[in-house]
Amino acid sequence: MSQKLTLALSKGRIFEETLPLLKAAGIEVTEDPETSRKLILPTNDPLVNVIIVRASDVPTYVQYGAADFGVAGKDVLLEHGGEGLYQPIDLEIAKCRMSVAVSAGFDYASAIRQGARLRVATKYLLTAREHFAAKGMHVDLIKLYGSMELAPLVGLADAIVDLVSTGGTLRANNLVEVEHIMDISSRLVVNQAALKLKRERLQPILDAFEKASIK
Ligand code: PRT
Ligand code: MG
Repeated sequence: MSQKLTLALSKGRIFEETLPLLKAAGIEVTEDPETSRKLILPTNDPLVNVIIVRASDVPTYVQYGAADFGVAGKDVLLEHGGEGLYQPIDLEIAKCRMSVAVSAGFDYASAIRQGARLRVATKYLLTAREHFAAKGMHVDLIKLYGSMELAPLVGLADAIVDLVSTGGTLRANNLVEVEHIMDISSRLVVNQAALKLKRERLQPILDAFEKASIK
């Protein structure tokens, strides 16, 4: 097997926050995904390429070996399930939290007390289902692919489960956080076969990432 390595990243915060870790491993991406239309980006190392995919597709590319390794949020990994993936390092990047939020005027606590069956909109069906089941709450989950913050404003849902970092999006839409479900950060994920077959090439990169991500 060739020792060429493919790293799967998503555009935006994950790409930006992975760059310093790559640099620590001596790898520099030589094209900017925000301006380039290329989906396969070269690096200063002819044996390392970066592919740009949707954040939620990173685990899939790595699971099937189309990428040897990648960086994905814990939110994405929980929904994917993590099959075929080795998850050696929490990179402590792209940090945020997963929360339940409602419209400022909605009395979430009393709705729960009264045993109301709430409608909850989210992209994170598995994580949300687990969270409400653990609380013994019956909810109807509505799957959305984005802009969850809109759902309570237009009567699609009573509550949302979404990611929050500064809280600015919630505030701008008159929503309030009522439950903190978990802290989220991004993890390095490695294809299990690649880890065995390309260990010599991968291990120094994993070591450099680990060292650089210790705060
Ligand atoms: O955008 P796209 O639909 O293509 O995919 P994506 O939203 O999954 O990708 P991206 O790049 O936005 O997020 C990639 C990863 O970054 C996520 O899987 C998370 O692990 C992590 N991350 C960290 C975040 C945030 N912070 C974050 N704030 N992902 C999304 N957000 C969104 C959030 O959903 C909400 O709409 O930002 C908004 C809230 O931000 P504040 O600062 O207003 O609170
Ligand atoms: Mg996004």
